[in-house]
Amino acid sequence: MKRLWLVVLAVAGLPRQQAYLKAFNTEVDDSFGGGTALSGDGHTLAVGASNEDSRATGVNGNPADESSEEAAAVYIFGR
Ligand SMILES: [Ca+2]
Ligand SMILES: [Ca+2]
Repeated sequence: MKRLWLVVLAVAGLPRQQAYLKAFNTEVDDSFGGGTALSGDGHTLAVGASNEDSRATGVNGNPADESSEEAAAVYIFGR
C-alpha cells in the first residue's frame, strides 16, 4: 500500500495542513514513510523508503529503475 504524508502544524492552537507529500515512484511495499527526520528549522523533511527498488545512487537518480530489490531510498522535501 502506498503511504501518503500529511504535514500538520499547530497554528494558533489549531492544527492546519501544511503539505501533502507523496513519493513519485512508490510501489507496493516500498515502505515510504518508514522513517522520517525533520530539520531544526522545520523546512526540510527527509522520508525514508526502506524497500524502494531503484539502483540509483546520489541525488536525482533514475526514479524508474526497479533493478535492485529493496535497495532503499531517501526523499528530501523542502518548503
Ligand atoms: Ca519504487
Ligand atoms: Ca519495493
